Amino acid sequence: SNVGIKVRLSRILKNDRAVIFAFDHGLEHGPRDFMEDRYMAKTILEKVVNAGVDAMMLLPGMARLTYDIWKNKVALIIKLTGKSDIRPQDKHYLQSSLGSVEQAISLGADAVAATVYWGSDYEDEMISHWYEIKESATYYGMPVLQLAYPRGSAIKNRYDPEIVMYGARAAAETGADLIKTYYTGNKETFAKVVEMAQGLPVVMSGGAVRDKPIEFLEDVYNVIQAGGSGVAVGRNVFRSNNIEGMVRAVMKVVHENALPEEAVKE
Ligand code: FBP
Repeated sequence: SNVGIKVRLSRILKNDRAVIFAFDHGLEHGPRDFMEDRYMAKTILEKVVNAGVDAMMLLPGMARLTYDIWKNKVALIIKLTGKSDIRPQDKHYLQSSLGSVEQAISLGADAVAATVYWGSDYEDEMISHWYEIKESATYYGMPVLQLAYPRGSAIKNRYDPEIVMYGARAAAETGADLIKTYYTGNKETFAKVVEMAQGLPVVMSGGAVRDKPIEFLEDVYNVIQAGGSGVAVGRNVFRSNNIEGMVRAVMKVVHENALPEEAVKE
């Protein structure tokens, strides 16, 4: 078995659980995601790192610009695929290559990440690209996180439990070491998603900002109860009016099985 993959994964997952700060929105969504006091990525990352997150997922350019903040403090996952939100609509279900596994290694990465839009018109291209990354990552002993996102004109409801289960199983079938996917809305259905992943760690993708912070913590709590391994969260942290507090609360739910109402007490 691949020792490098195990060693690097253990820097991200502590006792098989992890809170990952996903911060690729500058490309995926653009300025609309950032309130005016959130333009500086360094300021946000500083808060998240100081609050003790396990890992963060960044694009190569942002990792290079911010290494003084995270080096020796949190694990680094370099996302090797992406797209802008201003490309033509017919190309929205395709992600492009943003770099190589070698480039991620040169940045000190502990893992790489790649999106597969399962069911998309571009599934063929994305699977080929996935295998390119996977082959190179295996050679270097680098774990690969798959953002297993069922999406595209053929997908009516991307949160449909059976569709999310399909994505999780497809991620396992194609060699993912860690799976990030949508929350299905409740513990019972998410437990099936986890089961479909064949014992591989599954983290929930944060999603849009909830009306109340506690609602987000309840979703994370249900993911843990369902056997999930944690969360990869962006907006519910960096748009929060208490970034550090939110990270600490999520950490308590994921690592200490804290109830949401306990986790928010500082
Ligand atoms: P969030 O917690 O903000 O949802 O982040 C998770 C994530 O997958 C990001 O990595 C990515 O930028 C974004 O969601 C993609 O959003 P969309 O669903 O609009 O493509």
